[in-house]
Amino acid sequence: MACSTSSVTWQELLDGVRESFSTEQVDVDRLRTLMNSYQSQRSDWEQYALFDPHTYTRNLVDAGNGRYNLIILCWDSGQGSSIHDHADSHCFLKVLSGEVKETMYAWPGSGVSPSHSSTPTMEVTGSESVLIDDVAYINNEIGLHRVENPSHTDQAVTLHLYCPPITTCQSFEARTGRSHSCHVTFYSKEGQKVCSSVK
Ligand code: 2CO
Ligand code: FE2
Repeated sequence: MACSTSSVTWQELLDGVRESFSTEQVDVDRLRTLMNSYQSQRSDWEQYALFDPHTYTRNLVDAGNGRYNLIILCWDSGQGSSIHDHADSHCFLKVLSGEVKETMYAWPGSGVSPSHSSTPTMEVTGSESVLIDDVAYINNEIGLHRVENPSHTDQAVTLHLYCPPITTCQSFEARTGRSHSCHVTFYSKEGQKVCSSVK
């Protein structure tokens, strides 16, 4: 049995996540420890790391029997997400390559509203750089976030664990706090690019 300080291989990580979902209860601490215990090696995951010049990509690694999704996200230099929520899911994010900046926001309307319409209504509650092999965690109780690759030159790759899987989320306009429902899609599944006629 692995203890918290030992490291796990990529396959042990995938197997360990799967095993964690053999019981009803989601053990957030165990999953975080497991994600922390893996040290990134490009050869483990590069088959899933497909980039797009126009947007960050979401590449499905393991559909988790419908109980969770393991996904590799590829962020070209300067690419980032909207401000968004994570539905009813736990969201773990581990950096596999490069680094990302995570900016956290309060739910709109949950704090003191600025009175000037030109002032952004989305309140920033924190921000951090997530470095290689670090693990971040968020859920809707914690709040909202935006993730971006701040580098002008380097790509970034992150591994995400969502449980349960997310099919839709809400995206928020930074200036108004207005929200839109978004259907989340995959750029590839198990290393194969998904054909899509709709963009
Ligand atoms: N949640 C976003 C997505 O799955 C990525 S930001 O990190 O959680 O597309
Ligand atoms: Fe997110």
